[in-house]
Amino acid sequence: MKIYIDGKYYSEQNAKISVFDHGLLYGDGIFEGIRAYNGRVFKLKEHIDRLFYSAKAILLTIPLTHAEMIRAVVDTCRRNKLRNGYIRLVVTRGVGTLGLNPNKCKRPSVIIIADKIQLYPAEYYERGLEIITVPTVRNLHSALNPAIKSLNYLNNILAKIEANNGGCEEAIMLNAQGFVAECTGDNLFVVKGDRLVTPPLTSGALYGITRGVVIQLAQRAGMSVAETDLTRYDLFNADECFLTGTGAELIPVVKIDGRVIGSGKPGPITKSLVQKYHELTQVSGEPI
Ligand code: PXG
Repeated sequence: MKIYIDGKYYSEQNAKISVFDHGLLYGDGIFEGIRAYNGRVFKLKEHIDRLFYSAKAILLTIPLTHAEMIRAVVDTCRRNKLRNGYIRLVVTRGVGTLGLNPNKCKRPSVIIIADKIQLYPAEYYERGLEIITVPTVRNLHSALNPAIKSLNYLNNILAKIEANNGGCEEAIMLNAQGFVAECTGDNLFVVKGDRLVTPPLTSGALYGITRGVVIQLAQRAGMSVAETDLTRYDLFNADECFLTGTGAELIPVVKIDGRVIGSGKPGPITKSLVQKYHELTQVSGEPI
C-alpha cells in the first residue's frame, strides 16, 4: 500500500508522522472517511467541501486547494489500484511544541490512506442491529461543535465503549436536551407511517453525506421527509429504523433499549432505500 503524506508516497512501514504533531498531541486536526465503488470515489466533492468547512471552523489552513485535494485523493486511489474501498483523509495541525498553541505549528500535514473497510458483519445487514442509548451525551455546539469532523473523537469513542459494554455494536447519543442526536459514527432515521424522519442538524448530528443522499433518494421516490426532534419514545414507537454512514452505508435497526422496532425485522422502506443507495453508488462518483 502507498500512503500519501504531504505530496509524497510512502510504504506502510515508512508512512510516519512526528510525535510532536498536534494531531497526535491534542487531537488537533480534521478528517474524512470516503468510499470508492466500482472505480469511482462516491460524493468526493461533498466530502472535500465538508473537510474545508471543518478546517475553517478550527482555523486550520489546508495547504492544498479544493481541486488539488480532489486530485490527491484520486491519485492515491489510482496508485493503490483501489476500485472499491475506503479512503481516510486526515489533515493535522502539524509539528509544533509541547504546548497547546497552534501558532507554533509551522505547516499542517495532509495524509491519505486508500484501504478496505467493513464496519459491521454481513449478518447485521440482513437481520438488523440491536442498539442502546448510552449515558455520554453528544458534544455541545457551544463546546466542540459536532458538525466539525475533528480528530478529537473521544465523545464518540466513550459512547462506543458504553455500547460495547452493553453488548451492542452501536450507541444512540442524546443531546444535552435529551433529544436523539445520532450514533457514534452514523446518522439515524426512523419511518413512521409514510414519513421518513431524522433529527435536525441542530440536534448535534454530523452533517452526514449518506444522510443527505438518503433524504434525496426518499424524496425522489415520493416520500415525505421531516427533520424533527426525536425522543427515545419516538424511536421505540417507530415502524422502522436504520442508520446511515459512509462506513456502515444503510443498516437496519430492529431493537432499541430492549424495545422491538416495528416487526422486529428490517422493514420494506429501509430495504427499498438500501437498494436505491447501492444502485446509486455503482454509477456515480469521481472516476479513478
Ligand atoms: N456521525 C458521525 C459522528 C460520524 O463520524 C457519520 C455520522 C456519517 O456521516 P457520513 O458523511 O459518512 O454519511 C459519521 C461518519 C469509521 C468511520 O472509521 C466513521 C464514519 C465514516 C466512515 C468511517 O468508523 N463516520
